[in-house]
Amino acid sequence: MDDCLFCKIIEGKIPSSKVYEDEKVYAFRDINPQAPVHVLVVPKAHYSDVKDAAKDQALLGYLFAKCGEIAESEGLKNGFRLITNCGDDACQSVHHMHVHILGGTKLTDKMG
Ligand code: DGP
Repeated sequence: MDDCLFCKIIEGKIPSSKVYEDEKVYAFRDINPQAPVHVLVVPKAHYSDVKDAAKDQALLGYLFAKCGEIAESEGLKNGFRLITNCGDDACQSVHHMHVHILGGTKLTDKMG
C-alpha cells in the first residue's frame, strides 16, 4: 500500500527501532510507549485490521505465536498483554493490522 505508514516502516522508508523481522512479520518499538516494553508486531502483507487479516488465518496464527516469542525475548517472564485495535470505537489510528505487546510492569486491570 503506497500510503500506509506501517508499510513504509516495513520497507525501511521510515525509520523504526526494529525488534524482530522475518519473511512474514516485522516488529518494532512503539513511538509513544504505554508501558516499559511496548512493541508493535505487524504482518508484512497489508491488511487493514484483524478482520481483514482473517483472510489469512495461518498468518494470524503465526503472528500471534511470534508475539509470544518476542515477549519472551523482551524478558517479559511475568506476563504481558496483547492488544489489536479494530475500528473507530477501539481508536485504531493506523490501518495496517498490528498487535501491541505491552509489559515490563504490572498493567492496569481496566482494559476499556
Ligand atoms: P493503534 O491506535 O492501535 O492504531 O496504534 C497505532 C500505534 O502506532 C500507536 O501506539 C502509535 C504507533 N505509531 C504511530 N506512528 C508511528 C511511527 O511512525 N513509528 C512508530 N514506531 N510507531 C508509531
